[in-house]
Amino acid sequence: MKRLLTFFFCVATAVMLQAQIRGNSVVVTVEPDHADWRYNTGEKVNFTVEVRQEGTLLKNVAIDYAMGPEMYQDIRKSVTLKDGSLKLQGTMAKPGFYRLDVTAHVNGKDYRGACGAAFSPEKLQPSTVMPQDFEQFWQKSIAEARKTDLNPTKRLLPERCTKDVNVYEVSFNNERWGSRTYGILCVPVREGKYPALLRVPGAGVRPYGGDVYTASQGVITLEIGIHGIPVTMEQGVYDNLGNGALQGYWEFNMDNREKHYYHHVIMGCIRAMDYIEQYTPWDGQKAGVTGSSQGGFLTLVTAGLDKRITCYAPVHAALCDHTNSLKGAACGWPHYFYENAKIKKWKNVKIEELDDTKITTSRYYDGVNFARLIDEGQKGWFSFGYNDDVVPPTSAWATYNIVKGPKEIKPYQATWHFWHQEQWDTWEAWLLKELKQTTATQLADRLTSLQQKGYMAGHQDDPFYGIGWAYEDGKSDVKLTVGDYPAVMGFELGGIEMGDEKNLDSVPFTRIHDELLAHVKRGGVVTISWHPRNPLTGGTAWDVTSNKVVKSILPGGVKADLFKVWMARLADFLESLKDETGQPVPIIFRPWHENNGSWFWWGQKLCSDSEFMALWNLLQDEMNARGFSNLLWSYSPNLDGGWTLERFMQRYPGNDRVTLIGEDAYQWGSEQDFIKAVNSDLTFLTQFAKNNGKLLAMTECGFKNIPDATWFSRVLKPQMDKYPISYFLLWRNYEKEWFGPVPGTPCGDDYRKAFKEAKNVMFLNDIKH
Ligand code: BMA
Repeated sequence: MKRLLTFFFCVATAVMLQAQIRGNSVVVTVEPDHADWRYNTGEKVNFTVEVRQEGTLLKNVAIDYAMGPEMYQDIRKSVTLKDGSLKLQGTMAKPGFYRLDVTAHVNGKDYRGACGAAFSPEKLQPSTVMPQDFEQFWQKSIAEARKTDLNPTKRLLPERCTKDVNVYEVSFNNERWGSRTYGILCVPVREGKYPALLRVPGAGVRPYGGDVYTASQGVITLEIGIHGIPVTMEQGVYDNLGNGALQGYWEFNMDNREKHYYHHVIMGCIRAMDYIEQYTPWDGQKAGVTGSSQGGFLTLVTAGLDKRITCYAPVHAALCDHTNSLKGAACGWPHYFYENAKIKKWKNVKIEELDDTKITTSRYYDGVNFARLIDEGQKGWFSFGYNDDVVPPTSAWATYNIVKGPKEIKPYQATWHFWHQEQWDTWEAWLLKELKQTTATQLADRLTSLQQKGYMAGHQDDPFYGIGWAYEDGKSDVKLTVGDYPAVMGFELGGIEMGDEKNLDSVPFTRIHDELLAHVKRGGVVTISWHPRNPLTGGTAWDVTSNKVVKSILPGGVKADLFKVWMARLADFLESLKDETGQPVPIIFRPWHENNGSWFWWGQKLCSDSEFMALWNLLQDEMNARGFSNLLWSYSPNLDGGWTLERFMQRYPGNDRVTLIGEDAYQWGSEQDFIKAVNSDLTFLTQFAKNNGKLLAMTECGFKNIPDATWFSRVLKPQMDKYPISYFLLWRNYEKEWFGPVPGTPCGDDYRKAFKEAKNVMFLNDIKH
């Protein structure tokens, strides 16, 4: 990553950044009086200018300063600062950026500092007009380009490959036969389908390294060049072209929308997506595009024109709002009409009425108009600096404002046309998160953010039956007790493997299906456990007469085929759990629980550690192969009382296989023993969850038939309050055995007082958005 960043630094802003990397003994700072650099129009910004040498204010230093709306600074002065500092004030009546540039002259050298203060930037609107046939023009261009086969080439670059990533130089036809696009393709070695990221470049003529890092995280990356030449040649070739035939390419054919230099560049981005779709193991679902400066523009272009793009991250996007300078306000790089002699003549003409061909053509190549095509299905991350004098924040913010889809803005005020490391890291993390987002990761995010507020109350089989009732629509013992449903409901699938109509507790699977979806629909969280029967003996999950059961279902085992059928039946049911739009609903899936006890056929004494791990992987890999992206996997052994890391790790499936850890903790013996064991375990699990980035929960708990009516408030809650748990799930309430509150009894009252009246415990209504 560092290498990439350094590379970017070197090529993109070499001159300015050399100074940044090396540092100067003289530093000019320009500080606004609002920490976020934000002001309302009409408000005053107070700037403090300081010139320091070796950290101390420099006496009698000569400076020039320019102050005013960015790119149109009207106050220009040269003064000497006696004590190295100066206070200046400015304001703006209209939304925009008010910029103070300072140049200090010390020992024959110039040192620069600046501050661009934002005035009501949320109200900025771009000047760019959208031609009526804008979209049509581009869709026609794409259709024309696609008449030419991609006819791709692919060459492995062995010296760039890593153990996780294969790196290739690829090329494919662009908009006509022989016009080509070249790029560096990085593909994860491990077989599978992956999201894809298209990287589009900043201005210049140069070779490319490819994005191996993002690919190593399980994303196909393609970094393209725009000039139709290979991207792995010697530097000198690019230097010659950049200073020769391609010098100033951004102004080539500016007056002809078909021949404009960026026409084939834009087509190259779309064809790159065509290439990804046809020639890489793309999952067909998540695709991102990103780049900075000219690459920011191309990011908006690709997202606007290509709906395969699901997320996009433009950084200080250039080529936005070209015509703003005709209104006397800041326009994006390359500042096409900024210094134009005709501007004076046009001063009083409405922008819409200008007939200059370069101006009308520029509208087909304005990032603003592409941004207008971005829709609700595409998520954006915008970042730029307030001190950027290449891509002025006026144009970047106005472009952000007109985007209709979901979007985030992350300005890094003090950056010019370069990046801060924190900005780079946040951007990288955002892209990875978006690209790798699934229904399950969204659930994990939701649980993480809910956990900041406290923990959720849960109940097994809550909507089916309770004490004194069964199968009455809408009824729930928790609801009867506190007036609201539990936030979390637990469901049990034991019996699904046999093709049964009812689960092992006689609940019809159709009912489980419907109630589970109903709870998700009302905003609740659901968790599923599975007590499959004993595949070797034919007994129940509790049949522990043989310690060969796990072995028998592993590959090559006598019951391996049978268990495949069982897993398929489970998967079929899980697959049926979709909302009204056909989207799979998020589920906390918690198989093979209480595995440190020896009362289930997968328990401690019934299989070896490696057999248990193989069992976990067998089921998880099978579910993954079925394409589930909505299962959040939960690992929950039983209350232990003396976990050591070594012992816990013996059967822990691994960080890449588990998102939530927890325990099933029942009080069977004395209160003191229970409290002691729970605290010991939750202390251990809290630390483990923290160190490994896992969610934590009391995956099951209770005191059978609640012989002590104050147990919830006195015993259970005070322990749970001490740990960052996401939820607790009390087991089911049925006639012979109940663990949840019984409405209208002292334990019900105690439950209500302990949990419903507590600020840190959430029921359904507390977790709705
Ligand atoms: C157990 C008991 C059993 C039940 C099983 C699966 O802990 O409640 O009665 O069959 O869970 O739900």
